[in-house]
Amino acid sequence: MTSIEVRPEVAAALSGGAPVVALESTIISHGMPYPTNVDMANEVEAIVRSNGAVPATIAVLSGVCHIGLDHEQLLTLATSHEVHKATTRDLPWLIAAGRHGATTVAATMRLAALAGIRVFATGGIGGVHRGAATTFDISADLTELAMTPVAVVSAGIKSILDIGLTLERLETLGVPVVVNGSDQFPSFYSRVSGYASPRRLDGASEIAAFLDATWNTLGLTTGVSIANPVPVDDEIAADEIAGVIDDALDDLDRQGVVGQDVTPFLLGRIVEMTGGRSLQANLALVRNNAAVAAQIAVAYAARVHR
Ligand code: PSU
Ligand code: MN
Repeated sequence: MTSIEVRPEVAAALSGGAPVVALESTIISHGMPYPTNVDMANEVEAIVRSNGAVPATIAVLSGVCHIGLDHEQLLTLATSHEVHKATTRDLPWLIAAGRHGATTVAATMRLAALAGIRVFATGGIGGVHRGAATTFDISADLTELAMTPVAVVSAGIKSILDIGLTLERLETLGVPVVVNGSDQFPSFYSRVSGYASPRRLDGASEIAAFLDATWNTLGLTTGVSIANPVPVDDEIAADEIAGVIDDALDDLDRQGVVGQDVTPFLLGRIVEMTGGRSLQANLALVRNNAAVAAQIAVAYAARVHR
């Protein structure tokens, strides 16, 4: 039995050097409520297609790692209570035990790289949690970014995390960080975070040149973090969302939530507390990231498969 299954359409695109964009599944199973999650997953795939690339949503179903899913498989991820949140270290257990797993940024990067996919779109990446000096809670997304050559397009990171420490950690790990079209590092719902962008580039063709330099000219083996600010019209001001995030963090402490439940708990509380407003911003930024990632995949394929 093979434990990795690449959808025929994705395999054909990869072998022909055509652009492919990986998409994660933790955002579907543990990041958004049903039915918004499945609608988002289908819509994001359509956006990747309309920008000229083939989408490959990644997840583990009954112990098989799938690179590319059909509608029914997406629905299983969106509705089943048997879907485990999975970072890279959880993949061998899912395979051995024959379970379902929704892949985080880290696990999605690893499976994308195994399949030969270089560009990946998501909402927000994990990072250094506030209070990490005592909890040691630092997302394995950063570990994976340090060792797997995939470009991750996100809207930055939510201020549920310590943005300054996350940027420091990425620097130490040698992970290139680029902001698309802004001098400010974005904070997911907001176009600013109070931190400057480590490096700025403008648009897909400059970013494709950057990826080519990273992996092909220099032979670096790291991932790349591409922060793509939420569109102006969909932004929630940083000071407006700050109180909600503080309240969600208080609830986290009170309920004693730890480990891999922390991020899903906080995401869920923020949606509840904003009465869905944060979900609208989340959807808008994911759509925007999918479009930009597809444009980058197209530009990168054109550079390296000439
Ligand atoms: N941040 C978000 N939305 C998300 C996640 C993070 O704004 O859906 C998900 C991603 O799948 C990310 C994971 O890889 O949470 C990080 O979890 P942890 O902090 O447990 O590493
Ligand atoms: Mn964690």
